[in-house]
Amino acid sequence: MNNRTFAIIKPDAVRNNYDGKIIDQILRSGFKVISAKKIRMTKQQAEGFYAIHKGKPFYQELTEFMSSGPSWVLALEKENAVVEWRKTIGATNPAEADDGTIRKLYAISLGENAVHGSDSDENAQIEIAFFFSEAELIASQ
Ligand code: IDP
Ligand code: MG
Repeated sequence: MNNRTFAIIKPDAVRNNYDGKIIDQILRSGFKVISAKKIRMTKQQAEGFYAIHKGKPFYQELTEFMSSGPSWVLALEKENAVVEWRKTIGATNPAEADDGTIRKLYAISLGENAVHGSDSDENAQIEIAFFFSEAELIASQ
């Protein structure tokens, strides 16, 4: 399973019409899209997805933001996908993200930071299953 990760193109990036550019960067960076869909996350879904951050000062703001408009959820495939995708998106705070990373290029702020990436293989599996059924996960070859 360590060739899969989970990504979200967050509402700020969709609102600013960066989703096409971000999908292009995903593909140019060598990821295959196993499955993708545009959704409008409910507040309840956002709370469930980010349950690990429950109790933190930014939890309310984060779950409101994530349910504030359309986003894309994507299951991605590449060798060492979790680490490779975290490298492609850059640091959580765009002010600290390396040049050329998605967050450096397209994020607005620490909270509205354009994209999500799983932080471990275990969480990638959980997060993919949170949004996709088995039938939606198409083998890319
Ligand atoms: P990550 O997305 O880089 O894995 P996490 O620490 O897991 O970063 O935080 C999840 C998300 O919560 C971040 O991507 C960002 O949108 C938001 N967030 C994290 N820390 C803060 C904060 O201090 N203020 C506001 N939002 C935050
Ligand atoms: Mg995280």
